[in-house]
Amino acid sequence: MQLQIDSHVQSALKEGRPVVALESTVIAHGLPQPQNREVAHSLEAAVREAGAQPATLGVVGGVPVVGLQAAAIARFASQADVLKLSRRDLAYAIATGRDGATTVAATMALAHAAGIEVFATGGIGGVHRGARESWDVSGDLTELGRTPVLVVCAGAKSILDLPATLEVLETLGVPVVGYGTDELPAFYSTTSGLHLTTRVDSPTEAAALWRAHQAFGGGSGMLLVVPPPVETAIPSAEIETAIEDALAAAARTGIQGAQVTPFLLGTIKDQTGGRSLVANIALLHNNARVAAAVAAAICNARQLAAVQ
Ligand code: PSU
Ligand code: MN
Repeated sequence: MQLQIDSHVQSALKEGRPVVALESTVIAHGLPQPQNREVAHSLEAAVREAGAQPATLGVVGGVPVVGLQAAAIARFASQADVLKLSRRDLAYAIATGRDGATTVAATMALAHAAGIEVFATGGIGGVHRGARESWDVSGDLTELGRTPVLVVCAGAKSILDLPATLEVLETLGVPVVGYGTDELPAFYSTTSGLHLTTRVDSPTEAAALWRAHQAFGGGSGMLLVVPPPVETAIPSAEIETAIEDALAAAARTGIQGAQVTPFLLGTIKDQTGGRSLVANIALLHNNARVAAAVAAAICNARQLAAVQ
């Protein structure tokens, strides 16, 4: 049982060049057609233009793949039977030869297995509102607590209980680092009202923090949270109405488990007349560019350290 690593990704890793992992759940379950397929390719292009090698991860016919080919991306973007894989689902997809899109948790697991340190996504999963009754806490948080990958994202959506999500990340030993901000971004909105204890203002500073965390972080991951581009961000008061409506619809339909996040995303898109989708796509590209710059800064720092 082996990872299949794309040859370009393999060369970049061998030569110590920057590599950025990308997830596939956002393609298969997070964005609608036809934008999902276009975005999968334009995110890879954004990483390349920013000077790093992209690698989109997923499980194809039971094989964990690091660097999905165009045919696999097309399949993930259009087929309804592609599974959504968190860490616990990886074994099932691999053992039964299924196709599966990887969430943040499963992407971190496979990226780390391949030797990739930096991963860009939109938003992470977290503690759901009402978790006191449902116990719905994303496996993304557990994975961040145990897998040393630097995840670049725009925080998390306020479909989640953001204060509780920050508390759990603290418990798990995961630094949450603001990129040019002192506040946790709330995905669609630049603000959440939640203060962060750590901030960096450049890729070099982010790289220094990551290297220190790798040395003393006990093997956990790190979150670099980047505010969404202001031109397309949606003020929190405005998005909150859409979120409340989506949560009420989820409660009415009795939707549960892994379907909750995709259901809420789709409903919010309809509620905002597509504006949430524009914001989502813009922040994905922004995060991909930041991740590429940070991955490059990490490689530079490592090379400098090696000659000293
Ligand atoms: N949040 C988003 N868009 C997404 C997801 C989360 O704004 O597409 C996806 C990611 O793949 C994330 C997963 O890892 O949903 C979390 O799902 P769950 O809450 O079921 O763990
Ligand atoms: Mn869940």
